[in-house]
Amino acid sequence: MTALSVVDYNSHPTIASIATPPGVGGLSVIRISGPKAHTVGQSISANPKRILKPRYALYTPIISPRGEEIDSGVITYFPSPDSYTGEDVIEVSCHGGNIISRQILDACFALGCEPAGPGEFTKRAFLNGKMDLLQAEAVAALIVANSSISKAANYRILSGRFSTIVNELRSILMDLVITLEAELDFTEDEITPLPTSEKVSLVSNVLSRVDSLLSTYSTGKMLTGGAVVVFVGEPNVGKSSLLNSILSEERTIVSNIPGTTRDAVEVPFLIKGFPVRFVDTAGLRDAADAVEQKGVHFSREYMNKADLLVYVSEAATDAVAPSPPNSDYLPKSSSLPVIHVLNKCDLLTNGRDRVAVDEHLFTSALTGDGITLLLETIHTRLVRSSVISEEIIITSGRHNDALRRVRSSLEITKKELDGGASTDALASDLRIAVSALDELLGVTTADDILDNIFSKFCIGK
Ligand SMILES: Nc1nc2c(ncn2[C@@H]2O[C@H](COP(=O)(O)OP(=O)(O)OP(=O)(O)O)[C@@H](O)[C@H]2O)c(=O)[nH]1
Ligand SMILES: [Mg+2]
Repeated sequence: MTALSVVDYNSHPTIASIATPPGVGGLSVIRISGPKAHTVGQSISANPKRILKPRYALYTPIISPRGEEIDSGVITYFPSPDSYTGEDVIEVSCHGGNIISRQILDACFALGCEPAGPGEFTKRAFLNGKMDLLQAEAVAALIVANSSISKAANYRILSGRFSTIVNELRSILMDLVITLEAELDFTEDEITPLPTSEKVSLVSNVLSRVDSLLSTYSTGKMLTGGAVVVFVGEPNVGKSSLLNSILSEERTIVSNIPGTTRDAVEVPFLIKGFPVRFVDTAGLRDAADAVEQKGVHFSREYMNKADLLVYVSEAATDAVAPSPPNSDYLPKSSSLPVIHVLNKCDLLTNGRDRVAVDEHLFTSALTGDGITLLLETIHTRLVRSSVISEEIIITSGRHNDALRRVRSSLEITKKELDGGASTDALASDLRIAVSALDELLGVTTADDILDNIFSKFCIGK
């Protein structure tokens, strides 16, 4: 287990890596952290005085240990503890591209730095108490955010607002544990016990705040990877055409031959800033040929991992009246939300036909009719609007698991209070809730969990 405490960073190797993504760009940044950072920064600077003032941008030629000039750039020194990692940190901004930054990094290695592992700068920041685990995880989520909603949700966590809530809940529960333990140690003559009704009200209050956090997860978990929205239906109903119409491009092959789509085609998209992954699938039927069978198998697999199904049928086969939708291929008992779409509504002869089938959206991939409404309906079915305006949205399975554990021990505690359980039992169940909150913050977290969290970061962060 790792307890959050100031780590003796002098015993750590000094790490270096390129913090900017590879490729051609205006600037690259090399980051160095650890006890040798200052010396390395001085050694690669050809500035005659080589004095690195704290947080001062020194424009200087940058040299290799053999004295060859690599580039000219800016070196900034952030002395411990006022740096990202809490250690001495040097940042070198140089011209972009792959070669210059690599040569500077090689110079750092030649001067005794070691390559930084994924997330190692942030891990050191966490271990040195610069941020808690919730904030450290938010750094990784912020970098990979591909929607403004996801970015905003993770930025709020990084700025410490989730941690503040968790700390508040922890302190309410811890105060109650201390009260209960005092009641165990002293007689009623020595202290006045807290009335049971007040204990119940404290626990209920925390429980309802935990519940409201947990209620955001169904939406929040879709923010990271995008909600999986799968277009399914029988062959030739216009699934691929609908997707192309939404994207305004010919992304998937369309033809009048049933069984055109074989592979599932996945396309990222934003609806009102909310990330989705649209999946076009092979038409569902008892296919004769082996390749199509495989495609139908993929369609079913995608149906199992979907957050929402768009079940497409044809509005008209005879160009006169809408066909009743055929949902034979839908899973019979599933809580998965489904939007039923009747496509090819341009083939219907008059508007009256459209009201003939309830609860279905009419679309025409050909004319674009109904596409905006379809997107709005997808958004409404996926996103509870109240969640998006919540202060904190739970986006991580780890946070969800820990909060569920808090909830279950508080529910037990409440029942115990109602049933007059011993003070001992109450205190011990509350302690379980407190330790789940500690895990969230990373106050006590098993090393393998930490390794797992930071291994998902990119190098240089
Ligand atoms: N009139 C009309 N024709 C459409 C519409 N949507 C698709 N089609 C036509 O219907 C045929 C089948 O379209 P696709 O998009 O390939 O159908 P699909 O459901 O993807 O079919 P499979 O890939 O075989 O499962 C093509 O000839 C399209 O041009 C529509 O809204 N109106
Ligand atoms: Mg298709």
